[in-house]
Amino acid sequence: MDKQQILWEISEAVTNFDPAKAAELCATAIEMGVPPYEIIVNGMARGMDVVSGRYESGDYFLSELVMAGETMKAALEVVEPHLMEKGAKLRGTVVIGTVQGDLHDIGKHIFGNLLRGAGFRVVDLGYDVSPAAFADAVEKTKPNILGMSALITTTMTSMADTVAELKKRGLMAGVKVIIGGAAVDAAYAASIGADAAARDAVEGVTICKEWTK
Ligand code: B12
Repeated sequence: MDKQQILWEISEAVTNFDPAKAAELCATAIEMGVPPYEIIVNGMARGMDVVSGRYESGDYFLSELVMAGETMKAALEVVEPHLMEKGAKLRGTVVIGTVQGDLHDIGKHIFGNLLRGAGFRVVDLGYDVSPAAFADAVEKTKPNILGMSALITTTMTSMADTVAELKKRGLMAGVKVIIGGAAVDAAYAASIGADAAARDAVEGVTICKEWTK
């Protein structure tokens, strides 16, 4: 089996909601030397997009989104231990979380693990994190960077509220803010006063490295 074939099969295992098969194929891909991040983005995440399209067209319902999420998590467990970069130096602290009202945490989880792999200390606040909780964590841990994730268009506004809360408490000067997740883009980041938006977790880590050079 070649690389393209196994990535396609991993995506199929996600679309077929088969966690055991997805995990087994991921282990094989790792053995074959396929880079872990490619397994996530060109394998699993492609499968998630297929499921998403079927959900949008009304062929799938919430239960299918749940099953796809569970399958992706099982596959991630196999791949994540391999995300560590060789010889990474300690770069600083990043507080991360998914915004209030939003339960989507798979992408944020990947971002966090890539950050750890690159040598950052990560404080993960989980999901459904209120602006006050983000600001409390920034006050307490004094991170170099705050990373927020939002996947739903109705929850992304909570990012603006969080930036406003940081400004109100005088915390914006000491921290860079990066946002990510399917709902957001660079224009939105600029409009709310965040420092950057990332298309994906790898770009996000590259930006964080740049900020902590
Ligand atoms: C799995 C899933 C779920 C699971 C989530 C499980 C979990 N624990 O996360 C469950 C079933 C809970 C769910 C629920 C719902 N979902 Co949903 N879900 C999805 C789905 C299919 C995949 C999301 C995912 O994990 N993708 C894979 C990861 C790896 O990708 P990612 O999150 O984009 O993250 C990458 C980057 O964006 C980046 N990244 C992410 N965060 C951050 C943060 C920073 C700082 C950085 C730098 C980078 C970064 O890194 C990742 C890797 O590169 C998406 C469709 C899609 N294609 O996105 C819909 C989707 C997001 N869901 C949607 C909806 C509507 C819902 C519900 C409202 C459904 C309902 N009727 O109840 C609920 C909302 C619940 C809530 N309050 O949050 C819609 C949102 C539509 C919109 N325009 O707002 C989508 C787009 C589906 C659709 N096409 O309609 N969902």
